[in-house]
Amino acid sequence: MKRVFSGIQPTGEPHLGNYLGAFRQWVEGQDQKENFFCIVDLHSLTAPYDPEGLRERTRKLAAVLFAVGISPEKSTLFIQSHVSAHAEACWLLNCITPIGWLQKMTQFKEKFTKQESVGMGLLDYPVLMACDILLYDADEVPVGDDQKQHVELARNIAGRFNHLYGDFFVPPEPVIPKIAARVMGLDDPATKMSKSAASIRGHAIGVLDDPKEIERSFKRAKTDLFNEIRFSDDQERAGVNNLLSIYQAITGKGREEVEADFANARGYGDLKMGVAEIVIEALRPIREESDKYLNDPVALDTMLAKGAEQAREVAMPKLREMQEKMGLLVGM
Ligand code: AQP
Repeated sequence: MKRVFSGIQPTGEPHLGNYLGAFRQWVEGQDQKENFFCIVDLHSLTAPYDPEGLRERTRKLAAVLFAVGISPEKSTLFIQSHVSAHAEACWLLNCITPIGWLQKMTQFKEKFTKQESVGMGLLDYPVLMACDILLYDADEVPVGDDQKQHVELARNIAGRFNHLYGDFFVPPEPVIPKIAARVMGLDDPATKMSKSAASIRGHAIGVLDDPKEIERSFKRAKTDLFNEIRFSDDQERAGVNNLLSIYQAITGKGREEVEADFANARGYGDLKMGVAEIVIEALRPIREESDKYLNDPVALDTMLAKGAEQAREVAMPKLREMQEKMGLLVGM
């Protein structure tokens, strides 16, 4: 059975991009594969944050993931910092990863210019991500388009380790959804919908937003002056393309069928309301189910503790083997 690893940072409110680009794939693959899903709280320390808010966001994200359909019977869902092997392995892989590989990462270059003060963690982010994946011998990593480069780097780091110390790590493959691999911001269809920008009015649709908020955000969505509802790669029509892609990802319809659904629309107002409607219906059960977990934090923490225990059973022996291969005196 193939093994899957994927993660998400508790950096803000989970949004429609996370749902379509990641969560849905995670849930759909649960029966065919062995799954490890991780709330990567250590990664989230690489951007400015407030400690109390982080704890709250971590629990909320766990509640959303269980509500979306991650089943503790089928998958292991855990919090990264609860499994110390991740941070320990990161030091080991840091020592074999050329710094030039990290400086080339697009996400590092983008975030580097936006942050006032940049910590080492931001540069090191993909090495920690490589550890997340490699400790579990994951064959597949379902991610949105933006994380593809990091998974490819994890492959390269695995290859370098195997070359230096003998065959040991499984080179992982990124698995990118065919539709909605990159949901764009509603306010600016040139940038991807992102948690850290989610506080910007009208940028993102939060998975837990109520129907009125969802409607308001779609009403404000940026479109164009062409007044033509069709898919297009033209950058000037990116807003309408984004709305249609969201509709397509949720309904599972083909492009022609989607365009036909809006053939009688009177304008972009109808398109926006049509998309809002199906998004509201898709997210409604998640919002209702999340409340159940959020209202019982003890039960939620117990589920997460069980997940961490299962993850440790896999990650700790792998770390020990890694240490041995690298010549450390293990088990004293
Ligand atoms: N806009 C998006 N469209 C499709 N997929 C997306 N993902 C993120 N944004 C989109 C996918 O969601 C998973 C979890 O993402 P992450 O928390 O690891 O970090 P990220 O990719 O950096 O996501 P954000 O929301 O933009 O967070 P911030 O603002 O904190 O950086 C990943 O599989 C990702 O591909």
